[in-house]
Amino acid sequence: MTEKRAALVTGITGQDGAYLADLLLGKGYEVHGLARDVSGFDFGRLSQSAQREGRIHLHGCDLTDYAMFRNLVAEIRPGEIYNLAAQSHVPTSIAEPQVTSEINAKAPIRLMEAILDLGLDGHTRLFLAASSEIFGEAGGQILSEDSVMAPRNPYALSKYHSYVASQKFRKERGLFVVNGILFNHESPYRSPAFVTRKITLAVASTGNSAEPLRLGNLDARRDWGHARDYVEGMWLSLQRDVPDDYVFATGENHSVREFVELAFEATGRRVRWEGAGKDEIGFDADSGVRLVEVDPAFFRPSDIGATVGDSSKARAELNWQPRTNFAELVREMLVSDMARNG
Ligand code: NAP
Ligand code: F7E
Repeated sequence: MTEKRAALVTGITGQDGAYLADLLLGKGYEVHGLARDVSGFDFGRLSQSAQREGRIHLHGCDLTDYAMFRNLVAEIRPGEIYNLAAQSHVPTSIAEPQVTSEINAKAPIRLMEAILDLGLDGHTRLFLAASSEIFGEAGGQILSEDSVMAPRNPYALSKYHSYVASQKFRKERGLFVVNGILFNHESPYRSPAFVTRKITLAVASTGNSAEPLRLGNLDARRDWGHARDYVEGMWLSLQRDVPDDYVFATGENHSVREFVELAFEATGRRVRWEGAGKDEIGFDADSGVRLVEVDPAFFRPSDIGATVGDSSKARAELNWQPRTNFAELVREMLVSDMARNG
């Protein structure tokens, strides 16, 4: 019998952690998952065949506890590590830049050092979850691996830090490390701290008399894909003979306003907008009930206006492509939240 390949996924309790664990189990990996509190891991997020107890080896470990983390890597000797753990919320990074830097920048660097110190560099391949935030404001320009990077908030800076460091580890120390430059990707498992899930949770739970949904910048445009598709890209990127960096994106973007409209449409309501800026209001076109209000508390000091990515390198070299379009994504998230409400 061939020995199972071991994979270690940090951030297993997060959105991508669930999809990736499912994918790896389906491919026959021995899956080890790490997070601060693994008791929060929801097996219900996995496909039925993967839900059997004991199929994932869970390890409670804070990434800032370097000694414990290093010991785990030494013990598991994973062939693949997917470093998904992060403080991933942009506004929180502005309030807590130091914590963000510890987890998003320093921990991946320590992880790369650990792989080398333990002599695992010929054995372990590492995937790092970089972000389209590293490009900063590009004025709607289509972004590829070669685009100018100008991070403009602590989250973006922390991801840029680990991205640049990893290129040194790869070029100068021979480490097999890949950056996935991930554009926004969403799913029913997205945390409600992010705008898409905030919208679908609210739309799924509001009747006509409920409080309006309060949002910030309705004109912000994002290249939104589905997390299920992006974790496939992560896996594909570690199967190549030579490590490299890849943009994962759909190639189209949509506004927060469009997301709201589609979500309400899926429940049979049409939004009529009136006013502008912080005074803009979204009404139910039939009943006149207020559905959406703008709340400046959700505006960001240096928000990025629009992102759109060019994933042609991943498409050509990894044979990767996003399978879920924008309308399907909105619908899947909304239907899932409506089902949760019974
Ligand atoms: P997520 O849902 O926020 O999950 C983050 C994970 O990191 C959670 O499991 C969290 O554990 C864990 N974590 C946070 N701090 C930790 C610490 N100190 N020690 C150990 N674990 C810790 O993120 P995601 O959406 O799945 O994204 C996965 C990765 O892709 C992240 O690195 C993110 O920055 C990056 N990324 C995501 C997107 C996107 O659109 N989703 C786009 C670009 C890049 P708890 O459950 O304890 O909080
Ligand atoms: O904001 C606007 C907000 O918080 C999207 C993370 O996964 O993707 C994600 O970061 C847009 C922004 O995601 C609200 O101003 C309006 O323009 O959903 P978000 P994000 O900041 O793009 C990148 C690639 C990552 O790497 C990150 O980890 O929506 N917006 N109104 C709002 N945003 C929020 N959260 N809440 C609102 O009420």
